[in-house]
Amino acid sequence: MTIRTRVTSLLGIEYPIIQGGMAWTATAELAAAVSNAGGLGVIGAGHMPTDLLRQEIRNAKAGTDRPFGVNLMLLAPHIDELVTMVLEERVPVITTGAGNPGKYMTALKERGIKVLPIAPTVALAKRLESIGADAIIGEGMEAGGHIGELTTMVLTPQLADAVSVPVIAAGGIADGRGVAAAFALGAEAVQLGTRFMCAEECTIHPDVKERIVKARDRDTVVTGYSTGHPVRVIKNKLTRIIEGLDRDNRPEEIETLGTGKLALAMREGDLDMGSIMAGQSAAMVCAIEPAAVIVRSLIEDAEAIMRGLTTTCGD
Ligand code: TUI
Repeated sequence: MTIRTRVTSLLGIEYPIIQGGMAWTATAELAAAVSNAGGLGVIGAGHMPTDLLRQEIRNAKAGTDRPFGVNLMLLAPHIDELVTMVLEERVPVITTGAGNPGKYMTALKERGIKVLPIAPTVALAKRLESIGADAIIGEGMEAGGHIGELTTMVLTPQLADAVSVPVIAAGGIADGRGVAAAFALGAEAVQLGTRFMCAEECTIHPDVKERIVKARDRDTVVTGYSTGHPVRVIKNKLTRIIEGLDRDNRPEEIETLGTGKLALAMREGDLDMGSIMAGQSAAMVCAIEPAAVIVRSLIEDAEAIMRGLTTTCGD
C-alpha cells in the first residue's frame, strides 16, 4: 500500500508528508533532502532578506529536481518584496503562516503556484478556500512557534467537514501513529516541523537538536499571549523572563526582548537565552536521522497501522 491522496497529486510528490517551513531552521539543504525523499521540502523565509531567500530558492533548485515550497511568514515587514521575488523565481508551492494571504492569492495563482495557507480556525479556512487556496494546512496548538488556540485533534475533522479542498494536519505529529491519526481525522497529508528539526540535513545548531531529543512531555510552554502572537517554545531562562513580563502585561518589552532570539537559538545554539521554537512533539523525537529515514519510517509505520497492525515508539 502507498498512501496517495489529492495532496500527492496536487503537489506532484510521492508521499503526503510536508516539512514545516520554519524560520531560521528550514534551509534549502533540508528542503531539498525532504523533497528528494519523496515529501515536500519547504524553505522557511521568516524575516530573511529578499536576496538571501532568492539564493536559498536557487540552492533548493540545484539540490532537487522535485517540487519544493517556500513558507512566507506574513508578519515580515518586507513581505510584499518577498512575494514579488517568489513570483519571479517561480517557486512551485507557497505555504503561508501568521496571517491571511488573501492580498497575494490572485498573483500567486496566476503564475500557477500552489498556495497552501496555514489556518488555525475554521472561519479563516473557509475564507481562504473561497479565494482559491489549493489546500488548507490546519495547525493545532501542539505545534511550535506561533500558534492558534485549537488542538490538532479537534481542528482537523472540523476543517475536513468545512472545506472541500484537501486538509493537511499539522501540530503534534512526530511519528507514524500521528500520521495515521491525522488520516483518520480526515487529513490528506501531514506537516511536521519539530521532527524535521532533528534531520541530519537540518542546519540548525547541533545543541538545539540534542535539546529536542532530550525533551520530555512538559518541556514546552506558550509565551507571549499579551503580545497577541503567542509562541510555543522549549522552556528556558528566556521563557521565565517572558512569563514575568506576560503576567505584568508588558507586551512591548516582550517584543523587544524577543528580537533576534530565534536566530540566537538556531544559529548560535544559545539554549538559555535563545527562543527554541519547537512543538510538544519534541518529547517524541528520539533520534537525529537523515530526512529520508524520517520520511520512510513515517510512511511505513502509518501504513502498518492503517493495515490494522500496531506499532510502538522505539520498536
Ligand atoms: O506561522 C507559524 N509559526 C510561526 S511564525 C513564526 S515567526 C514569529 N515571530 C514572532 C511573532 C510571531 C511569529 C514562528 N512560528 N505557524 C503558522 C500559523 N499561522 N500559526 C498560526 C497562524 C495564523 C494565525 C492567524 C494564521 C492566520 C492567522 O490569521 C489571522 C487573520 O489575519 O485572520
